[in-house]
Amino acid sequence: MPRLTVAQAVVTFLARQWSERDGVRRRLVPACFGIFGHGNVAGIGEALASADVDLPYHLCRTEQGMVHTAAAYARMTDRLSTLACTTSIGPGATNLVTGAAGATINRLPVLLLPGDIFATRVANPVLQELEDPRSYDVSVTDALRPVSRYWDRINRPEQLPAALLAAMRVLTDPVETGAVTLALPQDVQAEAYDWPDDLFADRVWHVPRPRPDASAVTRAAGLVTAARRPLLVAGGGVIYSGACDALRAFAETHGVPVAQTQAGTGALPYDHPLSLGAIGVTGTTAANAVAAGADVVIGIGTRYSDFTTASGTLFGEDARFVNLNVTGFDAAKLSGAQVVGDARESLTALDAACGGWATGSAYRAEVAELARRWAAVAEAARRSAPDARPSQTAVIGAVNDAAGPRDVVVCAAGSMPGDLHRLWRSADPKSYHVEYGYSCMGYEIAGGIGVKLAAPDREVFVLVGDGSYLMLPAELVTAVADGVKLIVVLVDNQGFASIGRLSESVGAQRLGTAYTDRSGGRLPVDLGANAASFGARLIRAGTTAQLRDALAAARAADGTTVIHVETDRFEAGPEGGAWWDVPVAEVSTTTAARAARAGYEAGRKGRRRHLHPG
Ligand SMILES: Cc1ncc(C[n+]2csc(CCOP(=O)(O)OP(=O)(O)O)c2C)c(N)n1
Ligand SMILES: [Mg+2]
Repeated sequence: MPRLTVAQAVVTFLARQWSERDGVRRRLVPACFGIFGHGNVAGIGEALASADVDLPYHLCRTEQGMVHTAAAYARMTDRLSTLACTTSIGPGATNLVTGAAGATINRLPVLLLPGDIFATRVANPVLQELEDPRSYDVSVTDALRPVSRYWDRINRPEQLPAALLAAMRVLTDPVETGAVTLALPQDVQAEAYDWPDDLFADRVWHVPRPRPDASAVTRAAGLVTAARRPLLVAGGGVIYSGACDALRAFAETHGVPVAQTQAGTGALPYDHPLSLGAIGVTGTTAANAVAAGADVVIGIGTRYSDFTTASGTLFGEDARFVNLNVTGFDAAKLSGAQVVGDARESLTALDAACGGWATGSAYRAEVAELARRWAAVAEAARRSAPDARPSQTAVIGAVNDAAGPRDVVVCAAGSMPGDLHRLWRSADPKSYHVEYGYSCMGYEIAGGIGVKLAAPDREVFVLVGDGSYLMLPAELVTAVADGVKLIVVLVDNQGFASIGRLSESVGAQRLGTAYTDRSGGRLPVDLGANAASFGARLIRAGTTAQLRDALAAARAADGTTVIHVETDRFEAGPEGGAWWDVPVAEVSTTTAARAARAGYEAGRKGRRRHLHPG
């Protein structure tokens, strides 16, 4: 019966948790990130300092950033491992909310350990306490409830063992995983208790590969083998499940082309003859044309976000869906035939059930021709004259050329995720890391740290816009301090290319989308100097040739390099022609908004509901 504080028990327990899948065991929570304050320094802080266990501590600069780091780490390890995040009470805890939402939306496990106000309430109101006059039971950590897949507050030591086990179960359950929050009142953290020995035994969480129901597979195969123009849509679940080989085998055996969502990019190598690349709003003309004519869409491990379905306008009225997903919730979308199970197991079962069925050669030739036409467009966009300022798409081309096949590109928000999705050539399932479930500005550098910690043998190229950079530049300091090597390409176009373009298209006249002074002049702001002041090596690249040299130098360097490159906010890369539903003002005094509304009403006529009863 070891006598430990609650915080010491948490730390000791975490150091003994393992995940296992396919016979491979790894630490479930190998490290803890955090920022200390009065709500955790004497509890978790003291425990990390004194406990004789293997749980290294990393000081981050922002609580939001560390959740992005943990989520990126989890994505990189196919959700088999994550990081713990400790915070103080009050603002330290609420700073977790954005990161937690991002993790939960992206179905990525993160373990959050915010401090909380005294359980005994003897000292209240404590510094940073909310004080809800309707109930003393309310605290700011309640804000984490809707963004957590498991949320608990440990008001007594006796509650801890069951809560820890529940937390680990949710973290390792592919169906339920997301942010897990254990709020730890500051007095309880420091309280001692005699714990049962078994709590601290090594414990292995076996991550299952649920097999699909046989009759569901038979029904799905019936639909698939009746198809003449089928399309596979690969989502993030394909990669998490390690189903890329099964996807490729299915595609090749049956001659079915493959399109990829943002999270699914890399599931099939870009140069595979059946690869159509990106689908949806950020998709290619090739994938979107095939999607529009598809009779059966086989969605694997996808959430079918509005970016994938072009807000319901991408697929034809009569398209039928076969959805392979570990989560029943996702499998049921678009009235699809549901195959609920692990992506790899389900694909293998569907493959067998489809026997020798294959698409016709005319369809495959049509697909190849569409892919070839898009490839020519993409190739042109990826280049620009060596002595000229690069376009954003040429920046992407240069970074892609500098990256080895296993290296990773990280991005999240702005106009780059669209260009990346269409243009980046992924040869490896873990090489494309664009957070586009939450598309959270500020994710990029923090996420890059998580990627590099999980895969130190890969170079990590962080593509970040000036807007995103300004939201969370501080995590550069964490990268420098912890010796985590990143190659950050800071694409500075003095404002929001993405939302500027969107603003114009909805009649909002680009209001507030440029970083200028009140009279429209250029600001005396130097983001490169800012990055250098954080200890990163700075290279300024004015031309495409300089950018290519800078990327080579950054690769060769040991530490973190920031390459500052200016681009034109008004320039846009080639697009795939899909629609996105952003409602436009129904009445307005401006002709711009009225014209945009007319366009919007025409666009939404293309929406289908996909309610086929099956
Ligand atoms: C935290 C957060 N706030 C607001 C948004 C909405 N938003 C999406 S892109 C964008 C502008 C991004 O600017 P920048 O990083 O410079 O990229 P650019 O559009 O110039 O490519 C904004 C404000 C967001 N995605 N995330
Ligand atoms: Mg910008």
